[in-house]
Amino acid sequence: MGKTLTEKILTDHLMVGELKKGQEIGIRIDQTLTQDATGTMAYLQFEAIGLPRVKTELSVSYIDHNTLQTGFENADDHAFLQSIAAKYGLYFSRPGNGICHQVHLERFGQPGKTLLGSDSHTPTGGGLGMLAIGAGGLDVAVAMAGGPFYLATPEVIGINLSGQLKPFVTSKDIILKVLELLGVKGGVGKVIEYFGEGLKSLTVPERATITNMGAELGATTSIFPSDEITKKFLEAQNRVFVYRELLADNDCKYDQIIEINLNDLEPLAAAPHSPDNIKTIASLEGMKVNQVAIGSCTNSSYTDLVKVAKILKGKTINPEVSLVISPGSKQVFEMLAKDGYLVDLISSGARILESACGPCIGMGQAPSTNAVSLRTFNRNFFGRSGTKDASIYLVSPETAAVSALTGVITNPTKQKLDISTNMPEHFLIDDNMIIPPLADGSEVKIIRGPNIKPLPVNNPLDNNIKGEVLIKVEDNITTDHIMPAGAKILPLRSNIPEIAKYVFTSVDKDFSQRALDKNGGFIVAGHNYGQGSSREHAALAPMYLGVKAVITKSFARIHKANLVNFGLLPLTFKNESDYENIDQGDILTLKDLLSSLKNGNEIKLINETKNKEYELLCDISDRAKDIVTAGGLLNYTKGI
Ligand code: MIC
Ligand code: SF4
Repeated sequence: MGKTLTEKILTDHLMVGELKKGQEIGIRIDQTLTQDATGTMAYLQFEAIGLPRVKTELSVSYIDHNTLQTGFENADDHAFLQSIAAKYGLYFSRPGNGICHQVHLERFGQPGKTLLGSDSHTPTGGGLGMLAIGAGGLDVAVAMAGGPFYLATPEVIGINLSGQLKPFVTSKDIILKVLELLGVKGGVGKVIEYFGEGLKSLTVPERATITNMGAELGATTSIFPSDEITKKFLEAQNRVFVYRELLADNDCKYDQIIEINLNDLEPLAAAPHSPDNIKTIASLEGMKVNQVAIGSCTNSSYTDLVKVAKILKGKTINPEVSLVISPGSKQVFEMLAKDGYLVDLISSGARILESACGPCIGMGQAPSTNAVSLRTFNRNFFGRSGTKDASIYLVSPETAAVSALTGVITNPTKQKLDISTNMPEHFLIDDNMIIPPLADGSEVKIIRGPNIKPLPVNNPLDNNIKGEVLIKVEDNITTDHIMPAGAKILPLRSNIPEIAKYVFTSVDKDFSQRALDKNGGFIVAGHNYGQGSSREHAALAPMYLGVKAVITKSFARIHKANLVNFGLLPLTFKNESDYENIDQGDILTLKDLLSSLKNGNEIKLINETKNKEYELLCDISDRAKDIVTAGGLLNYTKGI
């Protein structure tokens, strides 16, 4: 039987185990990427492993998240990361060079290779036919050290795209449609593979918009074939030498097939506060808009912004709208300037931001009270914009630009304009903001500012754990709820004692102090706990506060792996209804953990307050059990 693209790349990279759905495998990682907000931890961990140089084919350290320098912290982190890159053999993408995923697609991605990134939107590389996966920093550190990356062999969903998009309907609307069909946990344990006639009309950046936002499905990754369109893109980036054709076999078998006819699509939006709360733009038309933000790793390619410029040309934005635009990379920014489009953006009244994540992660541009903000980004989680009562709608650049002019949500398909834009034959290539690795970095001294604190390490697992339910939360809790980001908190990413003060602040501002006062305890949650970002701080900071186990109805993939990596038990209810029988403040005991973990997956939980017993499951591999028992991956790695 033929193979899917996913099976082909996994087979090529298999180091441990067998490709059997659901079973754990270890794969070789060819390339890694980190960004500054997760990178400092990843490199502290890499240092702890103790190798002189990375063992991957290529590793890149990007600065794109913490670029608003309101104190010394971010600049100190940048200097640390630059010295690390020089010492350990990494490429270093300087601040201003662009968002990691956009730059990686342009300058480093290679069809058929594996890429592991300490950022959940690493699957952007799937637009180029890579198997690109997001993970916690510690997993990336291990991959840089040449270790396998472990994952459950995924199911593969095939999405058959037929037809062609109508004018002003975009690839953003395709992924919003997929989110409507599958929901934010519909992709957990799965890879989403695209195929069909419809692919022929989708450029690499358009494909990358889809694979990027596939992260919001909870999927392991998303991937497109590498075909003539991929070849053209790589030619235009002066990198055709990395091209190889990579197609799924005609007789391959997908676990599920979803059909989408592109002709049937219309402009869509993800309404507050979830990327799968999909509405048609037609149904939202006329809603007053206060802010429009165009950019992020989802939608800030050259062609995205040229189309925006064509819509804005010669016009002025609505007097009650603030429009901010951040080009995805220096390449995009420079080309907009050189080709004259930047002037159309500026003269329309757009506020141009640097090439970085910016407002997407709450680094400035928080909207006004009760504002409606239209964003071309990928996440509209509660509070992420920096304004709790703002309503964030995720839309295409076309919908965003047209609405910035009218001041209300506007259906772009009614425009008479022709904004069709061809992909450039040649991109402007100037890698002067990428510092290549040194041949020998052994003499380089690591620069460690006062914000960089040592890594806290957990103790081995106790046989019995008693503690209080410190918080009980509902379904779909994001890592933005657990460990918020934004301009104030993000600079503390390399300082766990400080950042731990902000755990769960958007839900319950007393959580952190309570956890310390009670000497730790448990978190109880509903389905899909920890969806969203890969930030391992959402595991590391609770661990620092003494949290021992998280008991849920289900977990998101990356967060579950991060809990294991830091020695916290990820447990699920055997009977979901038991969730109803536990309250915040209940005293719980987990008994005979070590022997229960040895003998299987079932663990007994005693609710001392309610005098009840429940069955829990610890649904992780034997290797993961050993890691938790050792108190986390670093202890485990040192012990073997
Ligand atoms: C995000 O989009 O939430 C982030 C910020 O890029 C995160 C990484 C982080 O928290 O540093 C992600 O997607 O993994
Ligand atoms: Fe940056 Fe936003 Fe992309 Fe995360 S989703 S990498 S914050 S642009």
